[in-house]
Amino acid sequence: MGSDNKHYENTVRADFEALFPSVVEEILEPIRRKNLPQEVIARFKECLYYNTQCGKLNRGISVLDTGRALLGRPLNDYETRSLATLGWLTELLQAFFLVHDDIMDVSITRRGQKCWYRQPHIGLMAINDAVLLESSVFSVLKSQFRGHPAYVDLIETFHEAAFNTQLGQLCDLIIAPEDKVDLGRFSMEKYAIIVQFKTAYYSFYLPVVLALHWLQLATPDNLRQAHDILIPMGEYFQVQDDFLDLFGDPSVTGKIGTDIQDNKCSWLVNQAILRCSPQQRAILDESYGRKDSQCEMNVRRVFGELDLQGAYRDFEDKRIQELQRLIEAVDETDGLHKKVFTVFLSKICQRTN
Ligand code: GPP
Ligand code: MG
Ligand code: MG
Ligand code: MG
Repeated sequence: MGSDNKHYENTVRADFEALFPSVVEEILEPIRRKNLPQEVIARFKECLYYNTQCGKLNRGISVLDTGRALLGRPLNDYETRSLATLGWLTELLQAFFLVHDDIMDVSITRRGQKCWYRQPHIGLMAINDAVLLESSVFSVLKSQFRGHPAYVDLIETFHEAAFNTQLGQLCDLIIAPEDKVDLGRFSMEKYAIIVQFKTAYYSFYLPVVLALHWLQLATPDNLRQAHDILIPMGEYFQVQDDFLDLFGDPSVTGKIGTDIQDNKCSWLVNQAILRCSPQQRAILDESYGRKDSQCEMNVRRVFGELDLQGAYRDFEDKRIQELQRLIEAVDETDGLHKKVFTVFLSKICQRTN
């Protein structure tokens, strides 16, 4: 069974990756028809590849996994192509967010390479490149899905995901102004709101909703059920991201952490605030959110003293059990299938990248 699963996973990944060149052609073809200079097309193609490759592709592949789980049988070629295209549009939307996020977070590397904006020939042109990645989503939706009965639902789903993510990014940024460090502004309640909006919605809910709409199986009730499992699952994913920002291995995560110096309202600092002594709090107040490596070391030392790694392991065990209970309670009579969620959860459980 285990090796069957592995074989299935490898096949789906291969099918998914194989489709990308045709998605790129689908994006570039209308641009060629506008008679734009060759160098513009070459540059945009470079941007499309640079910002979509070498990632885990979890979000994109989840559209295919969801389709298969909902139908309860292997997908035919047409279904594979259509759902994989929606998966690639999810990856393009993510690429749009990541290019912007890396500028705002002053990040250095992403997926094992320099952030797009960090390249000398790109710089702040990356802002426009990111917006072009977003526009590509709607261009392909139009060329590939205009005749589909759920076309409007698909467009609205992408728009709503982008809107929620941008609101989440706004929460992430305003709660942690880099010029005014104040740990008194942080709380686990605010943390939950930030991560639900900035991460959970587009990373977990979006891929499942796209498959439900494309298969014309979405109902208000199954969308609500999916939401109520996928949002806490996405919250777990962002807690992992925050943990790996500090405790992960950059050669595995592909990115160098910046959360302490960026004054981020991360899971780690919130847990530290809940556990620290007045002396440790004084060190955090003095050192968190400063662009200074000695200050960062001070924060790391306090986090170590508070055994945040142990707290994280406890959180993980508890959240996985909660999610398993929620999945067990799914009502499958309304077009949903528990496997949609178990497959997604198995991919992120105890991840290191
Ligand atoms: C993850 O935050 C959230 C995003 C990447 C969404 C960004 C949204 C925008 C509208 C720009 P993060 O900064 O912790 O992610 P990472 O660790 O990957 O940089
Ligand atoms: Mg970031
Ligand atoms: Mg960020
Ligand atoms: Mg992060």
